[in-house]
Amino acid sequence: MKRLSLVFILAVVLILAISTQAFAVELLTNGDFELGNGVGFSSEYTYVAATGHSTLWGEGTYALGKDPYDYHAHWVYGPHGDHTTPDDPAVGNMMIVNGSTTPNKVVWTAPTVNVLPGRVYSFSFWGAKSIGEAPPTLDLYINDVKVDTYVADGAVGQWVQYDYHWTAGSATTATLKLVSPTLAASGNDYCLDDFSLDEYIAQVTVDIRPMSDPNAVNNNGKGVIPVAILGSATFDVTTINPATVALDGMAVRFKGKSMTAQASIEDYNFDGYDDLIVHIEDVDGTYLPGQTMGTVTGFFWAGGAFSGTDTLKIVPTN
Ligand SMILES: [Ca+2]
Ligand SMILES: [Ca+2]
Ligand SMILES: [Ca+2]
Ligand SMILES: [Ca+2]
Repeated sequence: MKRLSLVFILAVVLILAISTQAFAVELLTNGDFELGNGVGFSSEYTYVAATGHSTLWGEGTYALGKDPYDYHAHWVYGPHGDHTTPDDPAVGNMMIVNGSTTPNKVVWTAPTVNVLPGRVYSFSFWGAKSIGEAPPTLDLYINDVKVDTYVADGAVGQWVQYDYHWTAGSATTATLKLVSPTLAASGNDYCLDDFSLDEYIAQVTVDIRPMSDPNAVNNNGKGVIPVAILGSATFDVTTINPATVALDGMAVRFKGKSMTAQASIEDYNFDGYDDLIVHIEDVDGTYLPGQTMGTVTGFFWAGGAFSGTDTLKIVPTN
């Protein structure tokens, strides 16, 4: 019975550890608008295909193009183009918008994506206003809940990045929408580009074999490999769930009847900040001879993943 539960816990930890390896997968399609209109996004605004200095004169319209001035004579954008490839005149679309005067119209939305419960996701895009009047604001809704507001507070034509971290909680899908509460007709004109949604992996500082360098690992399936995750003035290591820490898929050693993770909180490097030391169960054959980098992964108690790397020196065992 005890053995079964150990196997079960290890299996869960291994699955969690392996699944953190596949991070930074882009969940949106056509975030840079290079594939044209209606691919990977939709809008309740009216799409305008034709260029001309008055084609985006009407409020609540948008185009995909390289320069706002091509669509509206009052929009001075400067010498550069979209955010993705600003210096290449041959390519480069952005979403060029004349803000709507009608409330609650969706400027941009993407097809619903699948997410993993408890994980943290990073949603970002770049925005620039096309004229100084009535700087636009955009409310971000995720699953019909307003979670944040973007304000285009740069200079005219200056790209400003927006980045929001969202914790999925129990959600298994996410539907993102941008809705502008700015209803001015004069002004409220802007460009959007390079939308992105991917899992947010917090980067942590790790020390494989604390206080030892090189970090020799003989990876023969015997014993444990100690790993430290370093705390700092801005990072409290007690936010980490020690049972979820893994080194390239190798799990923490569990001990005792309660099957607690073999881990301790101590300031091992005497810098005044507590560190988390975990003992990783060595699994034979995890590393190839000559491998020089190890990756530590895990999860926070509050949800969300982290990752950190350190050098390795694989010691031959025969
Ligand atoms: Ca673009
Ligand atoms: Ca306008
Ligand atoms: Ca070390
Ligand atoms: Ca420390």
